[in-house]
Amino acid sequence: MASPSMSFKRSDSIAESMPEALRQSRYHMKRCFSRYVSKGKRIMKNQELMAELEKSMDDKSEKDRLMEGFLGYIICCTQEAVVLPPIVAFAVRPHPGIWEYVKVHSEDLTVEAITPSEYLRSKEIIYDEQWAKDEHALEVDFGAFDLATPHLTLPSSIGNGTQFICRFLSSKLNETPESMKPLLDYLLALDRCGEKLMINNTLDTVNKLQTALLVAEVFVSGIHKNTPFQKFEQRFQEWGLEKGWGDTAERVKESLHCLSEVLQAPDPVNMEKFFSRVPTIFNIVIFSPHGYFGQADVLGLPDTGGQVVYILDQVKAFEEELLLRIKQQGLNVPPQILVVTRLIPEARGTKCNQELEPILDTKHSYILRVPFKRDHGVLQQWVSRFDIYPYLERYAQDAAAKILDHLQGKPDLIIGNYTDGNLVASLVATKLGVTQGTIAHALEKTKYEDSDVKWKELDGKYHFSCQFTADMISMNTTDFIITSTFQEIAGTKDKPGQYESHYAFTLPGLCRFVSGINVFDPKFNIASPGADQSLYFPYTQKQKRLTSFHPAIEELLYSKVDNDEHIGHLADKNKPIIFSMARLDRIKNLTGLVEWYGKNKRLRDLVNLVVVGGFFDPAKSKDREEINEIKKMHALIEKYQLTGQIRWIKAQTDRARNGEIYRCIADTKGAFIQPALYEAFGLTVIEAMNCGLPTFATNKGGPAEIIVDGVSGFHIDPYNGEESSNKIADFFEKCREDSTYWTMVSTAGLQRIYECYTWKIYATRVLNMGSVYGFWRQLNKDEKQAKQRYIQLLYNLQFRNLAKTVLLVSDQAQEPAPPK
Ligand code: UDP
Ligand code: LCN
Repeated sequence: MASPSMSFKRSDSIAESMPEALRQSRYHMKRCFSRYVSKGKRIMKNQELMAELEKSMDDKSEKDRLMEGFLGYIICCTQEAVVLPPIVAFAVRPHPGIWEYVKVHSEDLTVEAITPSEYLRSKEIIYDEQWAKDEHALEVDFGAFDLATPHLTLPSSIGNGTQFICRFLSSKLNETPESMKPLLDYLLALDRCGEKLMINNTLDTVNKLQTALLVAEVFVSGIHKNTPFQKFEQRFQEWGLEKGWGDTAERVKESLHCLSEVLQAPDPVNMEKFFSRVPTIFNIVIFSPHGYFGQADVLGLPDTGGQVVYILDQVKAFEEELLLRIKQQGLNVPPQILVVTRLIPEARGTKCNQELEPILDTKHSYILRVPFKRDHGVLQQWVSRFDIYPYLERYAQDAAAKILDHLQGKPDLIIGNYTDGNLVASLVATKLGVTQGTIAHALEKTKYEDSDVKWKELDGKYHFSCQFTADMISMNTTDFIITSTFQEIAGTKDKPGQYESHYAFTLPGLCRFVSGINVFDPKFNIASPGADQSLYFPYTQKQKRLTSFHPAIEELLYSKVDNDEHIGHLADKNKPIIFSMARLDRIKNLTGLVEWYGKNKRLRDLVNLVVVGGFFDPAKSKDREEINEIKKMHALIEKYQLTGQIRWIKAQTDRARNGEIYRCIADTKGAFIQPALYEAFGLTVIEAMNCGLPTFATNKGGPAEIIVDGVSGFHIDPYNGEESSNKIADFFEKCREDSTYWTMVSTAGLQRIYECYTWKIYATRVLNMGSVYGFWRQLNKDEKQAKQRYIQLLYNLQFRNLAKTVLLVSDQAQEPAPPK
């Protein structure tokens, strides 16, 4: 395979360099292109393009030369091509986030650069020719509004938006003597419940502010560093300075000095430091409408998984960090955090029918539940996240009113989660004029192959037309986007990221997004979550182990009877256990793991298999995918005669006990397996690693970044069960030969977690984002407003109509299913 670093330079466009390369191998390339067009109109993915290229050459040395050369490189980097004989249009991705589109004439090998719009139109011809040729087909170009927004240029900087904005602000505020005025205005506007913070209106010029800072700094330098702010508060007020600078003379001095430096000659480090100290965030609202959102008995239920865990842990981390910051600012106001979710009257034994619930282990954080309402009243039952769209607008209005009431004012920051939460967050943040952040957790478009171009086939079941439109609206409305990994934004060398796949895509017959979201936009920020280390700690910490759970876990894993909670049994208790736990979604591929195990005799001889997920009785589930997976699981156990080697345990909802289960599996010298077809991040992976359990996780998505393959765990290819199950078997064989090997991998996994995945790092980063982007949105007000007008059109004319096509749950019983 060709090396990406070879003769191709960023400065040379592919359209410029390709003709010469084609000329040099004209004979073979003509053969290759005639193979490409031989089957008529179609889309070709990278693997097929490579295979056809190889087949078109019989001479091995010629093949090697070509594959090593520039053409081999281009084909390697081509994600897909549209074949419309005699033309082949290529979507080439030479680097993460960087795309070029070219079309090549298969007969004369002429090359022409094309725009994303032209490329998408050629793709649409395959799916909806009439629409593709309609000059007035709806084409959305959010990039058209980004003229004044600075963009990153290096792929390696993607995801470091806050630092980039601070760098940009530093130079912008330094341009002319008047450039600092927006920062002054921002400080003048700071208040908390009508009480001024940091400075008052007497400091109405930058010069006056600078002088006050100098005087105050000299003063605090002369007093004891521990002197509380209250002791000199009055003095400060005389100089125009209010509360918020710090709790002690030392802290106040640092903050004063930091702002003085920013005003004198701004630099990015001081800029970020200053924004981390400004008292702007006290109240946070976090939206997560879908699923069962609760603190007990909900995990593993359909649509209820990591997002809930993430948010509850996130809230604790935010509250701790806010309390610390507010104290250090010298203020005495409690923070408030509200997680706003859906109230479900038919709560199936959970607390999801309670309006307000305090969040455990916090003092100032609550779950606020607001029901879905339609004209004929409140929706009683759970509704799949795919069918949620018709309820969201009314929900946003009702939620906004409840929030204002509960907080007795506006929040300072609104964070959305997943498509529905992000859309609602955008509606409410726009209405209230509040800084917004979004978190995808997972973007559905990349989970289902070609779900954009094949949206019509899938819409009856998944309503992707609503989902992708809603995603576009919120990604473009939000001030910043939080992601768990780099891959989530811009993928890897070979595979585009989740957000990257929204740069240029089309829903033929509906809408063409010629620039949806650009991964070089500085709104992207990586802040990886952690796992609650009071629950997920190493199996070796004997004194902390929750031994009271051991009898129940022993029963859960090894008892011989089938009951409501488990089926199947483990005949040989001495074998290590390979363990997996997930929602029983198709994409989680638990059934895939059972099949790999069933087929691999060596693995079956070495270890037992325990899987946790779903129910055993399909009649108990309302979720389409879960029902299919339940049936499949039973069929596989039967087909591969797994009795005696597999234990299937139903979804487990007690996180504390789950932590102990991971550790008990570690006691057997087993491993955790995460076999998902695609995993956006993968909290179970870091939970298992936190417990010291060696982990094998999918190489498709976030886990590939969490684990360093062969060091802190292992990557497995979910599409190659034979290779994956052999990799697991090899590990256990090696552990038999070398008793230290298991411990080595376990320890390296723990080390990786402590270095990169903690909630403290997360909370610091996200709260800094809230402050920095809060200022940035004001500076960038005009452009933001113009874009918002455009987004409003898309919402009103497109999203609303699409949402109307989704059948309401109350109507579903009476009406036939929508066409598939
Ligand atoms: N989980 C659980 N019981 C189950 C299945 C999952 O407690 O039966 C928890 C699991 O421990 C993890 C979360 O749900 O905390 C799943 O998060 P992950 O990121 O792995 O996947 P998601 O469900 O969000 O796609
Ligand atoms: C959703 C997912 O699918 C997981 O990959 C994540 O770990 C989880 O949310 C938390 O972000």
